[in-house]
Amino acid sequence: VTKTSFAARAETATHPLSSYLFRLMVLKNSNLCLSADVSTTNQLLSLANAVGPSIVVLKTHYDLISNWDYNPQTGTGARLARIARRHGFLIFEDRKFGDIGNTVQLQYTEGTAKIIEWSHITNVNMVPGKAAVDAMADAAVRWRERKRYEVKTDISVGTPRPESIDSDCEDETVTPIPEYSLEVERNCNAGRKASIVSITTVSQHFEPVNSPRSYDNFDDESLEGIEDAPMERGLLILAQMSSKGNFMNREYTDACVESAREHKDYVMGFIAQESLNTEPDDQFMTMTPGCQLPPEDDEDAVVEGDGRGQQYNTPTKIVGLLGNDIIIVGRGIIFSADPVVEAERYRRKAWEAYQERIAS
Ligand code: UP6
Repeated sequence: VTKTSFAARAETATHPLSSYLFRLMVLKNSNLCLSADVSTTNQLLSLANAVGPSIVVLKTHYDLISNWDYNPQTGTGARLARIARRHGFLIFEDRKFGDIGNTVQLQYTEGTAKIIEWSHITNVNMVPGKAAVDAMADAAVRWRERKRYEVKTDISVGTPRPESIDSDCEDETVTPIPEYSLEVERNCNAGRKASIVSITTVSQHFEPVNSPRSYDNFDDESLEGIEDAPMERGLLILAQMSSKGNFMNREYTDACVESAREHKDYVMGFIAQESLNTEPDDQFMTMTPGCQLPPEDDEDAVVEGDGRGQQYNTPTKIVGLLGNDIIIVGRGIIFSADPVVEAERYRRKAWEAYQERIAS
């Protein structure tokens, strides 16, 4: 169990998106991922908007949404990406890709949802073998190159560059989707280098968020120096599962770690139940589903599972004892009377567990 702080890990992380995520975690005092398992676009977007201040990652199952809009510019993915940018969190499509390399690559980049376009992070079930990871890594490199090209042409040819955008903003982090350019402009005018300033500044331009801004020590000053998410894509390898009787044995998990080490510039870490960093060079993060708290008025109660194979642990055990970095919570938050308040409770518990871990 590592006692290294997230701030220190942000400095040493090899993956730009991991480094960014660690910085977000420090900034928001949060190691909470919401699993937004809802069934309509409206529910998804309003939940994302409401809980946005408490989380650093929002996990989706786009195929649970009955009216997902596939339009790349104005559809659900693009709208979610805007909310993510506004509140400062990353999107993680929990697609659990699992097929031969060629198919996985096409499912990732083409087809209906074009996941790579709107989701910073996705994951892969490595049962079909390492080739799936190789193929996705390859797709991510090509996507990134294409994006750089699109960004360039968007600024110089596509949309005329408004006078007010200063040179600080003319970099690869500008999002090429035309719908975004207004927001980019606003970020640039409002905050220059601090474009996660979008957390405060930009959010004021949109509908009010119902939740109080309750990150500990939150103030505008602490946002200085944080930029938009890098134009990179990241992968989590499904190395262990939370469900009862799953078949992910040690041999499988070890192969996942091996594959991650082969793709350090693409694999951010694992979905797992324990930290899998065993060698000094390992910089992977672990995100852990199967997390629920007992009700607030009965803190000694034990929530074991959902009766359908899911097994739960508390944030304290997941982060403090098992050394995982981010808790993933779905129904524990979504099905509560007030998801905004409940998300804060999970955020606080998981953050306290992290603080105790690094202090112990
Ligand atoms: N998930 C797990 N366990 C895993 C991997 N993924 O539960 O090992 C996903 C589920 C669901 C979420 O697909 O979206 O995490 C957990 O939801 P819950 O908190 O409502 O149980």
